[in-house]
Amino acid sequence: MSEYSASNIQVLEGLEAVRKRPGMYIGSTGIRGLHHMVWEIVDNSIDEAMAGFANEVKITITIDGCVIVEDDGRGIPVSLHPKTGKSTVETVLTVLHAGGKFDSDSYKVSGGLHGVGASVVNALSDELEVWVSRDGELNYLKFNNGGIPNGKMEVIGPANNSGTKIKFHPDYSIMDKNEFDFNVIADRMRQTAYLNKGLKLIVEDQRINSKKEFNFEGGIVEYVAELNNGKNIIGDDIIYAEGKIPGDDGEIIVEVAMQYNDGYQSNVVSYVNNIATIEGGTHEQGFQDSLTRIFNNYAGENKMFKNEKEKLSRNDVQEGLTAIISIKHIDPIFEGQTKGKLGNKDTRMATNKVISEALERFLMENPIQAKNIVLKTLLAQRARFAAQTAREATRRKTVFDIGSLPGKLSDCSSKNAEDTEIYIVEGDSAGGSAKLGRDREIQAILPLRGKVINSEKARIDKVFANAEIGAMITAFGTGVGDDFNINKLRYHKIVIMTDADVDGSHIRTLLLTFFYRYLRPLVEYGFVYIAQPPLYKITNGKNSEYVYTEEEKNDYINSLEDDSKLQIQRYKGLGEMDPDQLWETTMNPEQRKMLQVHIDDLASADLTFSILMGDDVAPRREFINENAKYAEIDV
Ligand code: 28F
Repeated sequence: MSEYSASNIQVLEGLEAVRKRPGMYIGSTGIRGLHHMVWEIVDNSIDEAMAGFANEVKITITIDGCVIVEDDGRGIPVSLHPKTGKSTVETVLTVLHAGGKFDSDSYKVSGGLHGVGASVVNALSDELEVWVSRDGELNYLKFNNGGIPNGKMEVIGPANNSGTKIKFHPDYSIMDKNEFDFNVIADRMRQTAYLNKGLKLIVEDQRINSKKEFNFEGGIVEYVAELNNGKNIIGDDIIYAEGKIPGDDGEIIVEVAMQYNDGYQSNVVSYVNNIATIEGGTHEQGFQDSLTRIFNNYAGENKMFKNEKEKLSRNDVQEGLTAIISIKHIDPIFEGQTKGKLGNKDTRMATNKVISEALERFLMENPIQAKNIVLKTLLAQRARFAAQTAREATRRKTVFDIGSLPGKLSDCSSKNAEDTEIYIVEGDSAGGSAKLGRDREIQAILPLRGKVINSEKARIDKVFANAEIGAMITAFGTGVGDDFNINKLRYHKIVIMTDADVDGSHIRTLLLTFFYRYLRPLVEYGFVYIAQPPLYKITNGKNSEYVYTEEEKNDYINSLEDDSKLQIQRYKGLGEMDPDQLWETTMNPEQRKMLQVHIDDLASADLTFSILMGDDVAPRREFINENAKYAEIDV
């Protein structure tokens, strides 16, 4: 054991803090936290690419469950660090937040608020190796047991190019035993490739011998084309704007790509330094300011308004709009509930200017497309007025006016939203079992009789006029759209409890789409859950067991010595279960398993929802299995 100097001890204490409270650094020790470890390392490579020194990043999942990330950047400096007398590599990998913003003229994904740095990954790995190719030499260092260096960094051979490679194995004495998910990593790398045109990202999974490469010369223009894939677009071209505007801390780089489709949803996704800002912020505001002003001017000049006083609203000009706003900012300020909102004041005008100039030019040069686009926004305006009336119908007079609650709601007696739950149940038979089996103090039941409308495809006034939708909005109490107020929510758990068959998953998808489209804060606050009823009841002689997945069923059967008296009952619908079985297996807070629904990334969530709403069933089933697998389990 080499002599530990003061800085060593301080380093170890830092990494020890991470091992004690990993959730503070990577969010959770669940599967999302596991993937955060990958993002932390990858973000350093992306920073190197954004600085203009790396063109290719490769991620490999190895058979023994390690992840390797390598880039062809300059290679982390190996010279001894002035402050600690250690190699910069060792500092970046052992000192918390060491890889952060050193120079104030680079756009960093890592190291800032969103990046906790590679040292956190080291702390949560039982083994981590780093190779740095630089100045013709290949340098190597290995760490074990949460970041303890195994000797000093040393040259192990020549190097004919430059770059950094890091291989790590999570410490499963701290992380929950989950496996890396190839699709999750590939989806994220696809998005990153769109945001960094010309950057090549390769993801390889050696466990299943699968490999994907992403490299989009068209950048976010190709991203918009992908998001609009399969939709009827309005006009032919994707409108693209880019510009550099002086900001408070240096130049702000603005890039926007946008295109309308004939749908009713708006899918505007914004990023700052490649970080998704799911709560929007000043860049989105500037974008909306510009669109609203320019389309109102255009409609006015071309006498397209029925009634001059009725201007197009922000929402009108975003109906059917797919847009990616990607800005680079030296010193981004993140605000909001999940730090997903950009606060920099200088960015609103910067974004507005860049888009206004490009949009005005586009409308001038493409009169046919201009007319069709503005006509669409006028149609949206008309639907908005129609929806206003439909919405009145769903707005409850007062919270205490029980009479206005939908007839089929069996409410719970507690009025304390933090403690109460509402089960959205498919059909009356399941509704009946749920009503009888539930805890009436805290559990309300809302059976859905008819089909929930497909809110991806239907126009807003049709959505609110749908009886099932109206019943939910009324029962939740929050209002909807402009009236939405999260503080009026009457239950802090909204549990989707549908059958475990294809119909059930379709209804669940329709509900998730509706929540995502019209009641998004419910998902962002983590109020939406998916109940997990058992798939089978296995009886072997006198004892019986409920199992929730095929895997559990097989494991249980294999574990039996004597399976002579084995009986297996498959639960097709919740209605087949008698009330106390449903309570025991699915509703009792003490022993149920529920999936909490997260929105990890709106763009891919949006793309996913359009896959789910598409006609082809295969991607839908894959998504449900995918989502069910890696959503956090809430016991
Ligand atoms: C597999 C993960 O971590 N790549 C990285 C670099 C390059 C530099 C750097 C990183 C500046 C002084 C803090 C090289 N030459 N891939 C990676 N590539 N960090 S991380 O510098 C570290 C910061 O210490 C780099 C000149 N300037 C910067």
